[in-house]
Amino acid sequence: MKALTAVVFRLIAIVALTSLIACSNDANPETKPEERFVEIKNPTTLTLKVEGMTCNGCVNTIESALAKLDAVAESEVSLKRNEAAIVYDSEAMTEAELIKTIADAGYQASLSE
Ligand SMILES: [Cu+2]
Repeated sequence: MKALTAVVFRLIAIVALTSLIACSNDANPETKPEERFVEIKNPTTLTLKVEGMTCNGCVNTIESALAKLDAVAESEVSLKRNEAAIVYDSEAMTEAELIKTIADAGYQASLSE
């Protein structure tokens, strides 16, 4: 019983910390969320327009979907700008595949220009 309580408390702490980090990211646009240090061969930065995001949950959904891809080194999704900035390996993956990944997560992405 004690062990279970400890686990529950730890989970609550993690959730609280995560939302704190999410909030401070919102307040300070210079902080980068979800930074992964994955080595990729041809790092290319792509900024996509993303429609349909309403809250930080949407941001997290898209960032986690992108983080699952081996060819993606880093992503930064902005709720305010309706954008996703993605650093990916342009020889391992196409722009269309990134757009499809976001579409599969439930949001409409397109090339911004
Ligand atoms: Cu949302």
